[in-house]
Amino acid sequence: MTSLLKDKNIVVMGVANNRSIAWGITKSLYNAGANLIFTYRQERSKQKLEKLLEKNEIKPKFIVSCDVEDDESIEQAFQEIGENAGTIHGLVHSVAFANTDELKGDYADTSRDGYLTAQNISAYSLAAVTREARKFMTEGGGIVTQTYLGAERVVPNYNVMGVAKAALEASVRYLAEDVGKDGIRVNAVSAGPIRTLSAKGVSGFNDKMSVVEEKAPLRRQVDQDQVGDATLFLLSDLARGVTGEVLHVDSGFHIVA
Ligand code: NDP
Ligand code: N5H
Repeated sequence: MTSLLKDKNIVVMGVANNRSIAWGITKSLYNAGANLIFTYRQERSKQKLEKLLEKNEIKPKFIVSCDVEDDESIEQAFQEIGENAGTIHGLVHSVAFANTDELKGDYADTSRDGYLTAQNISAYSLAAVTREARKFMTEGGGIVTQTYLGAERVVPNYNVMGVAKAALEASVRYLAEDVGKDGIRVNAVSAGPIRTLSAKGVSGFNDKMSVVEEKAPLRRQVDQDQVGDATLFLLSDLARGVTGEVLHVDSGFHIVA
């Protein structure tokens, strides 16, 4: 337990189940004293989240539905969060989506619709939620999103999501400039492969996991708790001089040729 985020109101988007990266983040933030507000898309995710919170004796401040494909849903969610919490001090964006059939084969075969869906949910959404959250971040604070190495390098099968993550990382920099004047920092964590609901069933995932164990300087896989602690750091005052940054939490995999 620390008090790095004592009395801070933090919004967490993207818990689908106990394997979600956002759940690892939830545990780190809770142990640092944060008051937590959650958003979900599917009713099934809400039910899983409620059970997890109960089991772990975490009392949420507020849980609200938010589909990041829909501007009205985002506006309404943050309006309710603002009314309920008053001030927001932090936001965790841990959502992404691409159609499974576009996460294999040639990137050149990506459909226009598939491209727009991936960009819409996985990249544009960060700008949209930053715009709404900022209205209530009157004391400054931090925003952290989740990205992957496929934004920087060609990783087979990541395809349309790699291009969306490249847009997401560029958005982190542009948004950092926008909201820096309000004392708000925007950063990303670039995690190594972690077995989650999203990762399940996509081709090539297992190979990516094992190559980290083989080649990364730390010779071990990354887990949700490591990403949780790095996200906690970025949201906390310890990172008060850090913005527009992409922090790799990947056992050092990205430095190896
Ligand atoms: P999860 O499947 O646990 O989480 C994905 C989340 O995205 C779900 O909670 C889902 O909500 C949410 N989501 C999808 N579409 C929407 C939408 N339109 N509106 C609101 N929420 C939506 O997977 P992860 O924890 O793995 O993914 C979290 C983030 O981490 C993603 O950005 C992913 O790209 C990134 N990442 C993951 C890595 C990994 O190896 N797992 C590695 C590096 C980065 P719902 O189920 O309710 O629809
Ligand atoms: C190189 C790889 C492996 C291949 C690519 C995987 C890309 C995954 C990202 C997206 C988010 C996965 C996705 O959208 C899956 C959906 O089509 C189907 N799943 C769902 O709808 C479930 C039910 C819901 C909960 O999922 C979502 N997203 O809503 C990359 C891997 C080594 C690392 C990785 C897995 C990165 C990443 O960004 O997640």
